Amino acid sequence: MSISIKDLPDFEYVLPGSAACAGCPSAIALRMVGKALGENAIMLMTPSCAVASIGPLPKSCYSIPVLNVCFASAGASAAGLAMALDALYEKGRLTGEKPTIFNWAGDGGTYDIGFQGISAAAERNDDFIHFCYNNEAYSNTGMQRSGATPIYAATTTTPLGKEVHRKNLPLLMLEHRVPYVATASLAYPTDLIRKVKKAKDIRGFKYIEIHAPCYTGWKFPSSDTVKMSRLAVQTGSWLLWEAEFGKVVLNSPTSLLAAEKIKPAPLEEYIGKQGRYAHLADSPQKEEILAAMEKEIRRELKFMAARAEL
Ligand SMILES: Cc1ncc(C[n+]2csc(CCOP(=O)(O)OP(=O)(O)O)c2C)c(N)n1
Ligand code: SF4
Ligand SMILES: [Mg+2]
Repeated sequence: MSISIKDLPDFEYVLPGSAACAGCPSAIALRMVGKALGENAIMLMTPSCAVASIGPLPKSCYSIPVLNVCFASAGASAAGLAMALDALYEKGRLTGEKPTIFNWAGDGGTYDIGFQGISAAAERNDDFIHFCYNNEAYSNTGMQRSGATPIYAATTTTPLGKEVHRKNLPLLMLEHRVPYVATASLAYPTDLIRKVKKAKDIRGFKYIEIHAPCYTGWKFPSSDTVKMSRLAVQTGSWLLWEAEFGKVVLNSPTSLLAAEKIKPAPLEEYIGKQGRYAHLADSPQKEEILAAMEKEIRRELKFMAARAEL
């Protein structure tokens, strides 16, 4: 499926009046998702920056129906809605194309607080897409660490840098044996939109995680959201892959990095541009830590390349 930016619809999910920070990765990602899913969709949201961005009630910056649900019920709420719609179609009380049901949740909502309900929905193969926009922290409540925060990154609850590795949630979702799992990046919009369109056409549970560098929490200039997203992929810090019915395929440029056809961008450049790693700059262990981070990137790349061979 080849996607051309100029053929995308003008239709927007995120309208002027959004209260998101300028350059917010969630808003950028959601705009792209809207171009892929179209108007016939219903969005469920868990508490997050994306919810805070809606703006003052009774107005909403989102152009499609939105349900705000609590973290723990994200999986069950989306599943219930999908099943209720199926029942209405079956009884003939609804006709036409079934709307796409999707969750729009952060990493705190997905990796940590809402995980049990999402895991249960995945195991039941309920018919919706769960999107996680991963800004690697609880941004809305003041940048606390989440299960997606990478090791060494400073947050308000890890001021000296996180001491443990992040979870690999896309991989965990893959092992739920759901029909579709993918990772995506704002810096690769056609890859992202292609994946969303693919997920839309598959029945059952779909998981798409979009890397979402948040300049407020990561401390870089607000104009660099997309640049930071690109560097994350080019350094190998964020891997692009998808799995249809369990078969993993690495996507470019991650596939080229894994095959050693291109060299990774310097990790020091990616880390050096983010204030959340500023404490590393003067650390006597800086070289050692950078080497450990690079080693971890190589390990993950090798692991995913091997997984793709299965
Ligand atoms: C059960 C529960 N615990 C805590 C909160 C407070 N809370 C609201 S938003 C949020 C952070 C969510 O983080 P994430 O899902 O990553 O979204 P982001 O803010 O980064 O966009 C928290 C902890 C809540 N609303 N409900
Ligand atoms: S804090 Fe980050 S994720 Fe939240 S609205 Fe601002 S840029 Fe977006
Ligand atoms: Mg977050």
